[in-house]
Amino acid sequence: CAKEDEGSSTSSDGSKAITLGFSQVGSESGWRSANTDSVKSAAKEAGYNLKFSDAQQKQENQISAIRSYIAQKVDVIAFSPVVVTGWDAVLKEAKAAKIPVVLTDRSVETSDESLYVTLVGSDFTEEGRRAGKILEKVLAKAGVKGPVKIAQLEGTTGAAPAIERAKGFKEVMDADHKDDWKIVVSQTGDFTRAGGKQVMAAFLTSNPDINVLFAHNDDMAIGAIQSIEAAGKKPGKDILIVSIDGVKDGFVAMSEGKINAIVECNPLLGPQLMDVVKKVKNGETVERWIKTKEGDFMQDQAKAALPSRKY
Ligand code: GZL
Repeated sequence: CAKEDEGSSTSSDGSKAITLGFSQVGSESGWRSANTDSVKSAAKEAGYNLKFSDAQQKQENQISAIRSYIAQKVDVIAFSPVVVTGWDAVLKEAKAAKIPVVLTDRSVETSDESLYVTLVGSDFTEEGRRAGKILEKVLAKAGVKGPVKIAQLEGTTGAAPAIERAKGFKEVMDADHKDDWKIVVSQTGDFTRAGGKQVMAAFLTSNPDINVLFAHNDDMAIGAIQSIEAAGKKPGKDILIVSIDGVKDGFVAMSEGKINAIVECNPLLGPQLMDVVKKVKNGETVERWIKTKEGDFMQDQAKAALPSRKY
């Protein structure tokens, strides 16, 4: 995994520079790249010494990166856990070394709440609910009557956003659409364009009557669009598409009429993370979950929004 050391000896306020060890999931999507840029630029802005590693979506690489940060005696460890389980052992080592841990973006399942101080990230279950609610608007706008046959492209198996977005979307289905919506096929595309393209091609063979795609991120939706077009169908018309993230290429696809709505998931967590890291280093109390602010966008808003998109 790529290791990078960046930073200076004093922070922007002249005190001894904070050394932050950060383990990133990987570089699987446009969202992830924007998230990495935000973390690096915010650390530079704050004058922190940033030790950064890219785990290439492998949990074992994240665990070894965290262990190396412990050995280097960094001030704070932050990471975006690729999946929710399997962290207790290494987080207990960080606790034993008295190094506070901050989660960013994704959460973990743990029996010991003291193993991390806070999560800086979005509410994925709410994002799934928002996707369900905006699909109602998309269907109404498209004048769809009759059965809604949904294909779901899931994120990385075992990852918090995949688990929770599916849960939130299903809540809306169970509450308001028991009789007219059905997820006829659902499979992981691992949050990548290649995954979305490959799985969507298989979906179209097994379920040619799909009329909606719910993709857990824009990159899989963009990959799926290639397979939909290769099958001679019109994305955004023959198959309505709702996606999550709001990366620039997602907005471009929406402005071209190929994605019908996007639920934003803000990757620009860097400044919030650096602020929390400083408070944690100073022993201040911080909220257990620092949620990011984000909106929802229908297709007719895409063109106007594009110039001001920051990622
Ligand atoms: C969500 C983040 C997800 C994005 C994907 O906060 O963990 O991982 O939705 C990314 O694009 O790969």
